[in-house]
Order: sequence, then structure tokens, then C-alpha cells
Amino acid sequence: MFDPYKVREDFPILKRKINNHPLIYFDNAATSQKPRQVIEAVKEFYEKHNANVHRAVHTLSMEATELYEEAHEEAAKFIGAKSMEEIVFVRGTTEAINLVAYSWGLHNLKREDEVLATLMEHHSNIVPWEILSKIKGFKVKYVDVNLDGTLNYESLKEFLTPKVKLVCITHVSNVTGVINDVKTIAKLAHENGALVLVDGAQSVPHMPVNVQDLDCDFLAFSGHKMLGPTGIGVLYGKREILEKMEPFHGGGEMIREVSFNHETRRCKISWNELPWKFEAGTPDVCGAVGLTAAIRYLKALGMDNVKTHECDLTEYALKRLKECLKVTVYGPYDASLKCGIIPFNVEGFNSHDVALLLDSYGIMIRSGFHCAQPLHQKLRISSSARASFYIYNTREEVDRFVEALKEIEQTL
Ligand code: C6P
Repeated sequence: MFDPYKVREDFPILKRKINNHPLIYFDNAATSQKPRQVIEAVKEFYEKHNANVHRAVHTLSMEATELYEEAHEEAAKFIGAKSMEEIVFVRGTTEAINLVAYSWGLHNLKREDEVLATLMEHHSNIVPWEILSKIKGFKVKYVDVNLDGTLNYESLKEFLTPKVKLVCITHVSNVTGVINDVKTIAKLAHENGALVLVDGAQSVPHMPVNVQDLDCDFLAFSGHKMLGPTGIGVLYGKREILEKMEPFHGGGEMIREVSFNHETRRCKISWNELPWKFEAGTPDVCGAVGLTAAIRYLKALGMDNVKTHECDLTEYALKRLKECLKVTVYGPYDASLKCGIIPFNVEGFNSHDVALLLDSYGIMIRSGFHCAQPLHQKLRISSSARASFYIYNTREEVDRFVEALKEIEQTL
């Protein structure tokens, strides 16, 4: 098991004071902080290796290309993909899901089909499907969620008819932290002839994830939530599915050949091999280098340890929050069912006011509906405050958070 106090030494930002208090960063579900190792990898790339990739034959371009391809290899190993051909670099989870919608959905979904999502999806796993359904005429249906924030598996079985061609499911809810049994869901979906797209934005940074074990067809995640830079993320897809898909964006790098026929005055285009077919234009090379450093950092800690640490903090926080008499916590109280995310409200306060008051104690949390409005509607609340933990958070910080909340409760 790692020592979170030692881990903290790698994160320069954690030395900051905010409003005269030591910074407590509890907004990790929105984005994580970055360790020195990632910051230095990015700096070193720009100082020593910066060039475009897959284009020139000069030394710098070869070095940058090697680093860029190595990042695909690292990401593939991290999630247990069979090869780097299954790893497409995108800007983040949102772009990864849009890629599936337009490269797969646009060409495979018909009017009579259905896409099955759930009421706990982040908007980025709802909106692309609703937009596409307007173009193609298929229906998007939503699996129900129980009042404790867990998925209603009976509702899932009810909705999973042969009309369903794709199941879109978040691995971990960004509001409640609830972990969904995506392995079982993938099995059920496949028995029914549907593909499975897993939104791994809140799982890949926090627990071991193996795509071959889950047997999902697609997995989307963002580098910035797992110690990496913003602007880089991953779409994993099974090779045989990616091979049959049309490209997403058109441009340089994603083609093998564009030949102009002088008689017809048209261009004939053939696509590049995987994964470059889906990576049009100059990619975020530096982001990829930062992602490699982030993955190596997490691997050195061990993803099982990351999960255990967060589970411990969550269990401790849930127990201590019971001392706050005006605080209502949403989602299950059993920390083993979830990752380190705790949504709550304080009686008499708007969630944004709670976040602002906590900020005056140097504590950063998120407030609002966290891009998951249908789930808030299901829980019959318009918004919530949300504390979310990561590898550098400590029980001591949870104590200060609870003490601050107790003082805030007294102000009304
Ligand atoms: N959730 C949060 O505060 P991007 O923005 O593309 O990196 O990730 C989108 C996304 C998709 N799915 C889930 C489950 C997510 O949690 C997120 C991002 C942040 O909860 C920002 S809204």
C-alpha cells in the first residue's frame, strides 16, 4: 500500500494555500492534479523532442513519433487491450463517445433500432445519441436507477430487447460513484446481439480495468482525470469493429492515399491503418507524452492500491459525515459498491453556496448537477455538492472537511 503523504510530495499544487488554508482538493472527478513526473515529461518533450509525428524523416520527428506510439502502447497495456491498434487518441471521453456515434452509429443504426443508455449517464453519453437519433430516427431508451443511485438491473433486462443495437453504460457514476457490473451487462448485451460502449471516465483513473475481462466493445476515458494533461483521451475499440468503421474526422494522417483522377476530376481515397485512420490532423503529441508519464505513475502505485485507498477514505468520510446533522448524502452508504465520490446537500443551503463556503476554508469541491441532470431528477434534487477523492487525499483532510461542514451548518 502506498503512503498518501509521500504521494503528496509529488504534487506541487498541493503546497498552495487558498484563503489562508492549506489547499484540500476534493474535485478529482472533474479533473485530477498533476504530479511532478507528468509536468516534467511535458516540459522535457518541448525542450528536447518537439516535432510533428508520422511526417518527416528528421531526428526530432522520429523521436516524437516514437514517444507518440509508445503512449499508445502504454495505454493499451494499462487497460489490457490486445494491441495498440485498438487505442485511438482523442481529446477525451466526450470526443471518444462522439467518435463511436458518428463512425459507427451513423452507418449502422436504422430507424427501427434502439440505443440503450441509463439514467445515470453523464450528458456526454446521452446527448450524442439523442442528436444522432434525430438524424437516423432510432429510439434512445433509458434504464432506470434505484433511489439509492444503484442501477436497476431488472429494468435493464426489461429494456434489453432484440431491437437494441448498442448499450451505453457508465462504469462508475460521476455523481454517486456507484460501480456498475459492466462485465455482466456486456454478457447480457452480447447474448442479445448488441454492442457495449463503456464510459470509463470515472473508472479507469480509480480502479483496475481490463477490457478483455469486461469484454466491452468500446471503452472511453480521459487523461486529465488520471494525472495526465487536458486534451488527451482514449477510445478503445475491438480491432475487428474499428476495422469495419468509417473514419470520424477527415484530413491529413488518417489516409493512405488520395489520388486525383484527371478524367473524372474526383479524388479516390483509401484509409490509413489502425489506429491512425481515426486520428486526423496533427495530434496532441505532448498530451500523449504526459499520459504515458501519468500511466507509469499510477502503475507504480498499483491500481488495486488506488482503489483500496479511495475506498478507505470514502468509508471514513461516510461515517464521519453522519455527525453533520443537516447533511444528506446521496447514493449507497456501502463504500465497497462505489469509487471515492460523495454527493450531498446541506439543509437550507444551495449547493453552490456550500461550495463557496467550503472554498473559504481552502476546500475545493464541485456543485451543480455535474452534467448528469437525469440522475438528479431521479434522485428528486435539482443539484448537489460533490466531494471526490484521489491518491493524494488523506483522512486528515476528510476531518477538516467534516469540521468545516459542521461550522457551515451553524451559520443558518
Ligand atoms: N465529468 C465531472 O465533474 P471529458 O469532459 O470529455 O473529459 O469527460 C466527460 C465525462 C464523461 N463521462 C463521465 C462519467 C464523466 O464524469 C465525464 C466528466 C466531469 O463529473 C466534468 S462534467
